[in-house]
Amino acid sequence: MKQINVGMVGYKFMGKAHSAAYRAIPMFFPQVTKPVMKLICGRDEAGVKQAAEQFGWEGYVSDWRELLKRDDIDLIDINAPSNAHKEIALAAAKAGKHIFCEKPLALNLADSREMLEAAEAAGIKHMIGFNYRFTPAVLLAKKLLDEGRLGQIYHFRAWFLQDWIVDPMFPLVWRLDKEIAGSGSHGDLGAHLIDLAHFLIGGMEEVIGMSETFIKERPIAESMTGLSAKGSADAPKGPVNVDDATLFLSRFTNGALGSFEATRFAPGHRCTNSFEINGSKGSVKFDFERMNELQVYFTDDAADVQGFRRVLATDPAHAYADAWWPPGHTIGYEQTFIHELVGMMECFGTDSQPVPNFVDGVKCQEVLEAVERSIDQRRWVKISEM
Ligand code: 4PW
Repeated sequence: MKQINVGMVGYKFMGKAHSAAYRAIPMFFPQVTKPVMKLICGRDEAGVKQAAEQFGWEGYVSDWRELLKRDDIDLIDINAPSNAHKEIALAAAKAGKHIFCEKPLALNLADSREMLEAAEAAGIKHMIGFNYRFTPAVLLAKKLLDEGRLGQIYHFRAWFLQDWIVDPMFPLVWRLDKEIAGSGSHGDLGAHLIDLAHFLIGGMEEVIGMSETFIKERPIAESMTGLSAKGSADAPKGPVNVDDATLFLSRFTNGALGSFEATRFAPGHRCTNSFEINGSKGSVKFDFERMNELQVYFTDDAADVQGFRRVLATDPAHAYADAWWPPGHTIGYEQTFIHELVGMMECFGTDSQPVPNFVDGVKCQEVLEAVERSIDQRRWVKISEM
């Protein structure tokens, strides 16, 4: 297919990231279906008008239902807060529109299953925004695993550390409200780790977790803000009803052991989305703050040069490298969104579904909810129970 017309819901952090990706695709990936930036939607008319002009959308609307009525919109991109995902996705599927949805897929497992069923019944293409999978260094780790170069896998150790709410005066933004976000660090950051675990290692058998809310009340936010907000000392306070940090252990189906830590209370860590994998033939280490690099160790290296080597994943041997710059000319956060949306664009005009899609979203939600159940019931929970 030559082009796909996009209608996008949301225009803040993810809206900007997706817009930048749609703009870049025709320039850097001219071989795939071209996304046409038709309409952007947001509830605040002045805000969305400004975003439409700034990001390069042809027009804007302030009610997402308008997008579904339009015959010239093919794909609905949902990056509004998590509590809006289900209603929009169900209506979009019913209207026969393809869907890209940000993570986590929904507020809970039952809702995410309903979304998957609706998408499958409608026969549309669906994708979920687990963007970190599309980092070339992560794809190098995946290649080494698939080729058996790390041998039998023993450990997957992952941590996503941030620090943007350490200050008790940071306000009660939507990401700290269970009704809107579903959960705190667990669904926001842990969801990415769980998806990476599924992508790299495979399914899980059982999990056990613990979580904490360190700051129980915060000043009520004056408006719907993102990660950088300032609370006012005179603002009334409200309760924080999501986790500040969630940790859990898992046993993978292939026998590997997993450990996971998601927190917004790690001063100095802005976006430390990291994992380490240990296998019988070697190990790899990744840290998103150094996203172009993969640390690689092979047990069969000569004894006198054994050690982790830093591989810069920007050479022609690495994923997506040919679309970008000469070797060593690194890429950034925005490329993860460009690559994932290229994945979606590649599927139009073919029989295939993009990956990761709502199936992966549901699998992630099963683990999220199993961990929550294990915390409530203080026991190991099998994924098959969910
Ligand atoms: O998934 C996103 C993360 O990559 C989160 O929603 C926010 O941005 C917070 O950390 C990053």
